[in-house]
Formats: sequence, structure tokens, C-alpha cells
Amino acid sequence: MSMKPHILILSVVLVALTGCADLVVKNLEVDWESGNRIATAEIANIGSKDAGSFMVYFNGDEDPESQNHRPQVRHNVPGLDGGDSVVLTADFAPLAHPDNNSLANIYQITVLVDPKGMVKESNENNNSRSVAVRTGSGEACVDFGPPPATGTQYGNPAGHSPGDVVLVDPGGIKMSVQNFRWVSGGGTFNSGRIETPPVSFGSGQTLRSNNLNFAFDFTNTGFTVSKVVFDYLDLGGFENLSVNGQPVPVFAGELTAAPSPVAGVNVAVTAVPVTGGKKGTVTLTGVIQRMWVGGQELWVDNVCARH
Ligand SMILES: [Ca+2]
Ligand SMILES: [Ca+2]
Ligand SMILES: [Ca+2]
Ligand SMILES: [Ca+2]
Repeated sequence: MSMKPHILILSVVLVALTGCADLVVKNLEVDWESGNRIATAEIANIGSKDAGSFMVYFNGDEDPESQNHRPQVRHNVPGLDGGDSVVLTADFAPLAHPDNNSLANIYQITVLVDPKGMVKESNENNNSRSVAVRTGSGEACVDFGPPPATGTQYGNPAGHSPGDVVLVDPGGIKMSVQNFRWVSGGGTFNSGRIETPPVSFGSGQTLRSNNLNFAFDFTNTGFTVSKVVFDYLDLGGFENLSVNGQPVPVFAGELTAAPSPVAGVNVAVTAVPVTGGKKGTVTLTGVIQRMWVGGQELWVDNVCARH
């Protein structure tokens, strides 16, 4: 026995009237490793009706909250059918700013679906999800981009003065420029540059020092730094190195002859020959707040601080 036509029509009308969208945050993942500041969320409509246009907010929840440049990424989704889902990505890295402590205050990411109440849903209480960041990652690295753009200048040609902060990494590492000291005494404040070095070294862009020191401040990484590692390429001249402000004045000589320990921090330097010089890795082990490094024909890459 078949359904009578008027009952069928009534059923269709009822479904159309009572059917509702129901937006949910199905999944949320956060990649906060190695300088990444990315959140990825799957938004689903588990209802029976197209949601129409709605907003999705990715909030970087902070402690303490910033007065300005509070980190938030917004998406506008034009529509989502019942049973469908969409994957949205939020890259917080470009939002790093001194006003928000370069994102170092973010302790979790919260995704809010339809925060403006544009969509009527059968359930309005399942529209958010939070995930903690920095789940013991304990690492921050500066790989010299991009950003910054290739060819970015530091020091004298950029109009900088000693002590100027010239780079703040999303991981919280701050880099400033400082005077370089010559082995013979005295010193200068010359230049630095983001570039690809003349000899295969590091990965992608690197930082060049030409009689200029770079000071790295690790006190805003959100963890106690007990190890700092960086790669160097030395194609001539002498280098400078200091750890936590020691020695005074800064060590000037071959990096491979740097004193150890310095300020209670062990300094280990490896070296292998390359055309025109040498390259290797410097490893500092101990509690490290600050480091200065510079040279005359020196390139540096992958400055990493670890818990
Ligand atoms: Ca909902
Ligand atoms: Ca809603
Ligand atoms: Ca690099
Ligand atoms: Ca040298």
C-alpha cells in the first residue's frame, strides 16, 4: 500500500520546515613546532540543511591578554550543505608583533563557528573547540625566512643603531644589532644581510655578518633555554661570540678557538673545510638568555633554542 499523495507532500513540507543546519568544529589541530604557528580545523554541518554564509574565528587565547594586536584569524564560509565539511587553516605567524609579545602569550587556540549568529542551528552549544599549544615543544628556531625578504640589510646601511631590535621570530627569539670588536682592539658597526651564501651552507636564506654583531635574546621563548645550536660558514677574518654577556669585552678570534665554558655555559664548535674556509655547528649547553655572534665574512643559519 503506497503513501497517499497528500501525506507525502505534508511530510516533505514538514522536513523542509523543521530541517536545520548544525555547525560543529569536528577536528582542530595545532602545529606550533619549529616556528610554525598554524591551526587547522575541520568544520562540519551535521544538520540537514545548507547553512548559508557564516564566519569562523580562530582565536589565539593569551595569558596575559594583549591590549593591541590580539591574535585572531577570521574566515568567511559562503555555504555548507548538510552532511558536508570544510577544512580551514589559520596561519598566526604573520600576526606576530611586539604588542602581542610575538605570540608568546598564546596558550591555546579556540575555534568559534558562527560567532555572529548568522545561522540558525538545531544546536548552538557545540560551536567551539580549543586546543593547547606548546605541548612541551620547547623549541624555537630562526631560519632567516623568508620572511625577512632576501636582500634585507642590517646595521649601518639600514640606518640601525647598536641595540636596535631588527627581527622578532614568532617563537619569541629577538635579534638586535651590536658593535663588532676587532682582534686588534677597537671595532665598528658595519653591515649584515639576508642572502644565500656563496658556498653551499644551511638551508635557503642565511644571515651574513660583515663586521657587525647579532645579539639573540632567548628570554621570550616561553621556556628556559638550556641549549642553543646554530650553523656557521666562515670564509675569512675573525669572529665574535658572547654568552649571557660574557666574556667582557666580547670574545674576538676564531670561532673554533672560543673559550669554554663561558658564564657557566659549555661552548662546543665543530668545523669542516669548505672552499675558501670552513663551516660547522656551534652548540651552547647551559642556561642561556643571550648570545652575540658576528664575523667579517661569516654566515649563520638555523639558530635554535631548546628547553
Ligand atoms: Ca552547532
Ligand atoms: Ca548559529
Ligand atoms: Ca635558512
Ligand atoms: Ca674566521
